[in-house]
Amino acid sequence: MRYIRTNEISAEMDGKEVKIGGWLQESRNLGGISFGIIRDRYGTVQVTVRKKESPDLAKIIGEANRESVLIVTGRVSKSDKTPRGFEIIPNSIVIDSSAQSPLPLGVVDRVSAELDTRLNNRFIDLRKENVERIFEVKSEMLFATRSYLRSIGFIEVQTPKIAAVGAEGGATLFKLDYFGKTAYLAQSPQLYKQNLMGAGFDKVFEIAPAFRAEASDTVRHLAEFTSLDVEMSFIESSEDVMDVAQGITFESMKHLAEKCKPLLEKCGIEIELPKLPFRRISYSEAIELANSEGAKIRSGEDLGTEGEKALGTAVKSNWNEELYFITDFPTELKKATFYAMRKDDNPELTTYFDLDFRGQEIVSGGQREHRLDKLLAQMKENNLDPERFGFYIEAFKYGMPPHGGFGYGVERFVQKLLDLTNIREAILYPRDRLRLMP
Ligand code: AMO
Repeated sequence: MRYIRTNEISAEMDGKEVKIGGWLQESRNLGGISFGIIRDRYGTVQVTVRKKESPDLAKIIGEANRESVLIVTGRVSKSDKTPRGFEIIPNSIVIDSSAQSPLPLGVVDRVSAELDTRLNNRFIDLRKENVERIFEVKSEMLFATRSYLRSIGFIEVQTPKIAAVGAEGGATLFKLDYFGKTAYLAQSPQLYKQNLMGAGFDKVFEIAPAFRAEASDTVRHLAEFTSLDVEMSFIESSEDVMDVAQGITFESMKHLAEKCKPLLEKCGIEIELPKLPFRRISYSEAIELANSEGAKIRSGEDLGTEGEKALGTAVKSNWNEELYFITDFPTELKKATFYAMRKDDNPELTTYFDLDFRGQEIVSGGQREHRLDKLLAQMKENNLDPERFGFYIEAFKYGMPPHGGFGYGVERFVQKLLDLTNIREAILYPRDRLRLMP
């Protein structure tokens, strides 16, 4: 007999025989009756055993440890006394995989455990409904993103995650031994996605891990995160690129709000669709706004975590908006981003932007410098040897279109959307300075 999931059973199936598998969430003994609550990803069902009729089954349910995997075959029976309006009267219960006791972590406990304890026992933590659904939201977000990007002509690509050079500065590179040579884990597909513009793949995206040796412990940094990267050619300005970052965000939220109502109800959140287009705030305005909320950022300084938060508060109180672009980043601040295009009419400013969500950067990108002489000059400013970037530089010598793109932090988006305190909650098995297991 085939298994069915708990959500596929209803009171209308009264009398029908079913087979379910799941975890024993709890069991109770009430005089002549034993109950077991069996849980799978979709919910729970109650299995009811009358001791007189089935003393052996009552014994199994009574003795099984919580969180053991049980396989139950039985009859669906209408019942007013159960939350779902039916129960299962079993004719067979097998403890397929017994759980040890005590559990390292409770699944339905009211008091929540420390994040570290939860992450150390992630496979049990993920059994909790409120934890599992974070990953359903993430999956839906990526589904909507893929559908949207494909609908506007993008193709999905995969680029190497083991690379000879990094694009985002040396400080956060993970070094590894590659058959006796030095290699690095990719911080970003930056060089490859630009190379593909030279290859004529005019609209590409990639959803893949990116690695950063982040030495500090923060609630918004991971050593391995999911980077949603976009690159596109023949753009007029970075506005064309910003439209796509906005589109991904809007379409993901729309998909969740319109197509995933039961999921959002389970998450206890409501999604109010953001106004289009997202507000554009220049970097210098952003500083003023952040300072109006008590930040003390001097002109030319990085906004930083606190500045971003203050800006989020200012935007919310002034316009009741939560998603906004910061544009016109000063060249001085983006100097290390050697591939960023500066404004031709004002080289003190770049074409670079961030997209912030509720006071936190979630996207960063802009138009790239595709003119070889200017690119080489910017590399020189950063003391980078173009020889080391062989394939990357070569592509600029043989026909490179104007192009731009961005990196979108998937966990950062999920964190903000679901109001999670720590980004580690938005990734199954977080990697950080101290965590390599599980
Ligand atoms: P950047 O380094 O700003 O840009 O990264 C792009 C986006 O990725 C997310 N992000 C992170 N998320 C979690 N943990 C981290 N340690 C982390 N680092 C970055 C953020 C950020 O906005 N090559 C450029 C992108 C481009 O220009 O196309 C880049 O990597 O949400």
